[in-house]
Order: sequence, then C-alpha cells, then structure tokens
Amino acid sequence: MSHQPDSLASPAEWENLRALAVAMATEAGQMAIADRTDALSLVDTKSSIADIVTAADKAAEEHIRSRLASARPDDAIVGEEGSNRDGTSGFTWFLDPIDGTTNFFYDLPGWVVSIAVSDANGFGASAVFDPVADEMYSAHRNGGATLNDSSLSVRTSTPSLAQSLVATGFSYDSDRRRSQAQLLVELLPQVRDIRRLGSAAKDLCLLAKGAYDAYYELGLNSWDLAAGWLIAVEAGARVEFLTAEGVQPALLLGAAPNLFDELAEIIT
Ligand code: LIP
Repeated sequence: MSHQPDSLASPAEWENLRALAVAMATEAGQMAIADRTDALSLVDTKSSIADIVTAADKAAEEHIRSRLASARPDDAIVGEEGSNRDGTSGFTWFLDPIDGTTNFFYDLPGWVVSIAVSDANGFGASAVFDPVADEMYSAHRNGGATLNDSSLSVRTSTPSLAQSLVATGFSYDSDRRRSQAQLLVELLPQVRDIRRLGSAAKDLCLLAKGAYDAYYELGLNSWDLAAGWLIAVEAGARVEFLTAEGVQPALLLGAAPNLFDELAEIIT
C-alpha cells in the first residue's frame, strides 16, 4: 500500500483556506457580473475559434492572483488565463476565473468562478461561486461540502443507469467533438436523459447537490475540475479519471457510487 504524504494542513487550516477561496470567488464573481458589458468589448479566442476569453476572465484571474500574492505568497498557482507561479510551500491553487465562458458571453446562466487549493495528497479546499444563481458551493478535506449554508449529498436513490440523469461536456476541438457525439449516440438510449450545461465546475457541483446522477467529460483542464472534484467527493460522489495517470486527454467520471462502474464500462 503506497504511503500517503502527510497533509500539509490541519483540518482547521484547510477550513481557513476554504474561507479564503470563498472570499476570493465572491469578489471575482461580483466583479464579473458588474463589468460584463464592458468585458465583452475585449474578446479573444484561444485553442480554437470556439474557445473564447473575455476581459472579465482576465480581470477576475488578476484579482485572485493579487489576493494570493499577499495572502499566500509562497503557494504555487495554475491559472486558466496564464497567472501561473511556482511556489515553495507545497500548496498549489487552481484558478478558473470564469468557467462556462460561452454562457457568460451569451448572457446565459451556468458560469461560475472556480478556485481550489491542493497539497501532495490532492485537492484540500475549494469554492465554486455562481453569481447569477447566487450559489456558493464549497468544501474542505474531510469537512463536507455545502451550498450556501446547507450540507450537500449526492443522489443515491437512483436504482439503475436507465433511470439516471447524466451530464457531460464537449471539447473546443472539432475532431474530438465528433467522437464525443458518437459516444453520445451509444449512451443516450441507455440513460434517462443527458444534460450539457457548459461548465465542468458547476456540473460537478450539481452532481454533489443530487441534481445529476453522474457527469463525465474528456479532456478537461486541471482548473476546470479541481474545485468541483473536491465538492463532489465531499458530498459522497465517486470521482476518478478512467484513463491511466499521465494519459491525455484524461477522461473524468463522477457518479453516485452505485452507478459508477456500469457507466464507466460504457464510456471507456
Ligand atoms: C468549459 C468547461 C466545460 C466544457 C466547455 C468548456 P471554459 O470551460 O468547463 O466542461 O464542456 O467546453 O471547456 O472554457 O468555459 O473555462
């Protein structure tokens, strides 16, 4: 049995880091809502013409990065919009300033600010803030997950995959989208229904809330999945990569424990 490194933080310290993530996500989300109209005047594309980034994405990440520079100067940062920083503390922050950017751009619901922090054992504290719905999801290691002030638990009452509501997402790469659509053709007749929201972080929170029975996606970035992964696990979901360590693109599956293996069989 491989020895797990000691946790870098005590439960109380992880709770403090959770509170910091909640505060920063709140501030960044309120900025994005306030500045949305101006932000849309500066829109670029990244990996493909479908992969957009707005001035709000960049401003929100810069705000979080500057908060961490004073609050946590020795921690590393991995940010979607390039605010990467090496650290010496052993803690790493994963920042997705606006997850669900397409929804943000089209003024649709389903975009969030996603912030998580990890040590060598994985994600230890996180926050996902949905400013439109005014929903703050958060968790810390062995501390449970909450939505605003209510505890979260995954749905465990769905008896079979045929009665399950399964969420997924699609890549910005057109070739990968084609193969993702082909998988859907196989999966759709075997489940109750499919949902595609457009934000991995929010999808994992909806799994934690029991609004989905499962969520899977191929090729997510670390910043997309970090915060929601911990929230879903602390709410009782089983969340794993179905691909071997280091294999890209990685296939993520989160599900109620009684549905995980059957769904994993179909999507791999
Ligand atoms: C999004 C992911 C989502 C995926 C979208 C997009 P972004 O991240 O959270 O799961 O299906 O295509 O990649 O680009 O909005 O930060």
